[in-house]
Amino acid sequence: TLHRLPPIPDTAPEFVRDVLGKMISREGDQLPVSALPCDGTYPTGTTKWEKRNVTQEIPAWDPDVCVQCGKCIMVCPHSVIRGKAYEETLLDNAPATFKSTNVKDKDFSGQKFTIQVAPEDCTGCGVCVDICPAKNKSMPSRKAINMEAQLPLREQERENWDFFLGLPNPDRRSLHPDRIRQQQWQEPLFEFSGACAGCGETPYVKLISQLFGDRSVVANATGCSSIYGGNLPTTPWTKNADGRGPAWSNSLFEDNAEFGLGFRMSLDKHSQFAAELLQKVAGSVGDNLVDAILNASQKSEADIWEQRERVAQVKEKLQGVDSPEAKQMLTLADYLVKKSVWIVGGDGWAYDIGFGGLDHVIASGRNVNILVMDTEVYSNTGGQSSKATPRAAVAKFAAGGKPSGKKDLGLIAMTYGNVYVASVAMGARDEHTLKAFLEAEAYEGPSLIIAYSHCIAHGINMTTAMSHQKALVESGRWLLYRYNPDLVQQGKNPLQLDTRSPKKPVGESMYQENRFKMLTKSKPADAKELLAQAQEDVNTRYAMYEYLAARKLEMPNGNGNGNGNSDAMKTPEKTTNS
Ligand SMILES: Cc1ncc(C[n+]2csc(CCOP(=O)(O)OP(=O)(O)O)c2C)c(N)n1
Ligand code: SF4
Ligand code: SF4
Ligand code: SF4
Repeated sequence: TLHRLPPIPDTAPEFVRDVLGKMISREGDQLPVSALPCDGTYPTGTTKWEKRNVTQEIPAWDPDVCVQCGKCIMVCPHSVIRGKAYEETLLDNAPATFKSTNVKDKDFSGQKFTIQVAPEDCTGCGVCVDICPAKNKSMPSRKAINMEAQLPLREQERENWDFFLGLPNPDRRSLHPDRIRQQQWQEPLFEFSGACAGCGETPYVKLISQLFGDRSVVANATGCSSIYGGNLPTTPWTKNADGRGPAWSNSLFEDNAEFGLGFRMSLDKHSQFAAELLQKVAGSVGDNLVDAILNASQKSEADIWEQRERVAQVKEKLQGVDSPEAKQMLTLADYLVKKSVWIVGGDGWAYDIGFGGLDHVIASGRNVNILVMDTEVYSNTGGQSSKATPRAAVAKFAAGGKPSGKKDLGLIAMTYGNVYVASVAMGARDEHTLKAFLEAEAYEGPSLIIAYSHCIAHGINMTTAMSHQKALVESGRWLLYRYNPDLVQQGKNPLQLDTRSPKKPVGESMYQENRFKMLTKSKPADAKELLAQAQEDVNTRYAMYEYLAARKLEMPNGNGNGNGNSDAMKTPEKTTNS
């Protein structure tokens, strides 16, 4: 006999069990309004209780074949597959089937390593297996992770997952965030969202949550990311063991950039006021501590950790101090730790409906990070054409193939000269993506990352979609580059073109996607014409970027101010491939 699993385990917190559990069982309309939070906030970290068990197959790890590269963890759209390094003694009470091996990374030698899957949260998309580079030499069809039937593994892997979660996360200060294999041991603070299996957007959202999640504030445009990020009944944004996690909100489709700018301005005002108050309470806190806090660099994880320690000391010293300044300081002290503002959304928001606001925000010069997850259509509403849709693609409102080319949002942003701009595709080059996210966040000014995101709307095999991004980049359909205004001060060209000249004709990768292929059936003559134009688009664009990236600065001694206007640059005698 089959029996229905309870929607939420008994061990879940009361609110999750009694309120969210009712919604999951489709009894939400019986809930009184008083059961819901009355202040507009909502508990986070609740997807982990909603064991969906939607897949028949999950990945199983082979520790002997694994090279511990971390790529499977990075691409998993659902934060289901994770890795940790830990002390061997912690294995004493491990379940019998829990797998581990020696860490390969020399920085952690002597420790043990495990890749673990959350069996009941996996969607079975297979993206992790597809991207895994390690082949089993004795069985070439097998890799270091392989899809296996879920049901026979469910019980044991549930126990293993719980044990894995109980192992301590590696100290963030000990990790090199610029090396994927270590960076991917950072705990994701965005997990088990309801995005489509294999979604191309969510790995980027997860990356933000790993790198900066414990101090980030996220403004989310309406679109897929606001739905998988904040729909009822459960919330994928979560917090770490210290209770720190991203603060997240969605305002509207059309005002998201301004919404996020408001976060920045409010945070800056609060931290400025906190700094003023700190000086007023210096008598109770001590001049040395005040100086250390106000002059802290807060660039690395260690810096942030130290600042948190100092702020904790301030709070301790002010306990019981009976002055209005001390009391106010206690409510504002946390603003002295640097916050990371992220403004995220899709191309429909960034290129079209929210573009005016986005332009306003990057022109403001304020320190915000903008992530555009470019699926090249309005995905959430069923695949309408946007200005990011490439020529020749079939989409809603472009049934005969889009007749015009894709808008170059990155190039527009670069014209300001003081905006950090990156174009990335995780599946094509993951370390480039990681570098861009780190640089964007470190840049003291507006940053814009345009991230290629595959989507079910493309009519592709979602399992191989990350690998397909390589073909996209090799054909020049998507460029990888970084424009870093800070390089001007070093006398360097701010634009670094990180892709080589296109090696393959665009048709080769385009026709692996039904959004292009279908036009060859419905309108073959138009498809042929648009294909030729699409190839021309790519050739022209690459030549222009190559030219821009090869230009030499006129001020090689570092007199640049970050505003790379055209007068500061001169044409190279000859352009070269970068
Ligand atoms: C002003 C306004 N117009 C239309 C909508 C309906 N709408 C909600 S999400 C969405 C599509 C979002 O597309 P995109 O920004 O590309 O994000 P994606 O879903 O692809 O992640 C649309 C049209 C809306 N919410 N507000
Ligand atoms: S199959 Fe998909 S959801 Fe499951 S662990 Fe792999 S990438 Fe994640
Ligand atoms: S991608 Fe493969 S080799 Fe790399 S960590 Fe994952 S299982 Fe190991
Ligand atoms: S429609 Fe596309 S972008 Fe939206 S969740 Fe699905 S795969 Fe991701």
